[in-house]
Amino acid sequence: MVMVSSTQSQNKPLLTCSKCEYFTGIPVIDLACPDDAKNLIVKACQEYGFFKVINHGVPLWLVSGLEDETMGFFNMSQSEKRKYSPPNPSGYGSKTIGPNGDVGWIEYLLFASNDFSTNSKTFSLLAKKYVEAVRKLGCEILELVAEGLKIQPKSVLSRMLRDEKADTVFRLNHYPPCPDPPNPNPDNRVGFGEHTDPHLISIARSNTTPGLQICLPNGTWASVPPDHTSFFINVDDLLQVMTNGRFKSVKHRVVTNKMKSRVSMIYFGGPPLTEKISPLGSLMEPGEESLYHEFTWFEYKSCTYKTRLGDDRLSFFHKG
Ligand code: GA4
Repeated sequence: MVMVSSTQSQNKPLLTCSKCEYFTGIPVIDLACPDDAKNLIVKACQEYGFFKVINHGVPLWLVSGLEDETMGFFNMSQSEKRKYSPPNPSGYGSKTIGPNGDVGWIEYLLFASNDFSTNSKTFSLLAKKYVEAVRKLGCEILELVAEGLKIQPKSVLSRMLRDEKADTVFRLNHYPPCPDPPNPNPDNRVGFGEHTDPHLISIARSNTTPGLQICLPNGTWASVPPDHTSFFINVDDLLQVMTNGRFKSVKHRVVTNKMKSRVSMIYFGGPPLTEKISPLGSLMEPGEESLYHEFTWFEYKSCTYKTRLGDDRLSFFHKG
């Protein structure tokens, strides 16, 4: 089965996906069977912080329509695309990721509000519909989580994504084919470096080009088999805190591909900025203590933007 051993930080080789085999153990959740799904989702969140959903109800025409429009944007000239930069907080970015010196073999569009304006009206319309559809999917998944954890009310998590002040980011990534670098430094092949996502839940979908890898509990990197018809769900940092560490915020990265370009679309579902984040009372066992100091999403988000991509941001809020 696997893959590339160990993490970048240990300077072990980072192979491109053409040289990796796929990990076959990714949990697959069929949303057409909610009774099974609720327990399988909880298991997947505890074990990997990652799973794939099928029978999700998001129409294929919407997904492929948005992918075509997205490629329409990235196929424009660099000078046209630059008109939409910098990605601060919304806009076009190329090579640099975040404000603190991270780089990758990538160009992207970030949207930090419900305004998806670009050069194309069709893009904006489809993006709005798509984000609405994946937000609903996120709510459905978080309700299954509550049911699987046997906590009440079942909207205890989903209400944060439903809130009109919910703080959402939508990201469209394009990883162009990456020829072998003249200097075979593995860092030159990183599409998007290793990190965890800061929000509650991330919902990702990509074309048929591989590249996404997740870090398994034993520290090895597993290549995720691409599936353009499904969605991949990440447990994010806030959900790890709200479950007092029962769920794992999954470390992941994207490696480049020599031949094919990769496009991905990711919805990051977060709560309103003022939301206080601490473990869910209904989940705590008698006498169980919170592993984390309480913080607001605003505080966590501010901290996130002061860190490098691969930093362990949760450690700043860990007790003891
Ligand atoms: C990782 C998850 C999302 O892509 C993102 C990223 C954000 C950015 O690209 O601006 C960050 C990164 C992400 C975490 C650390 C900081 C901020 C880049 C970076 C180095 C949009 C997000 O919310 O956090």
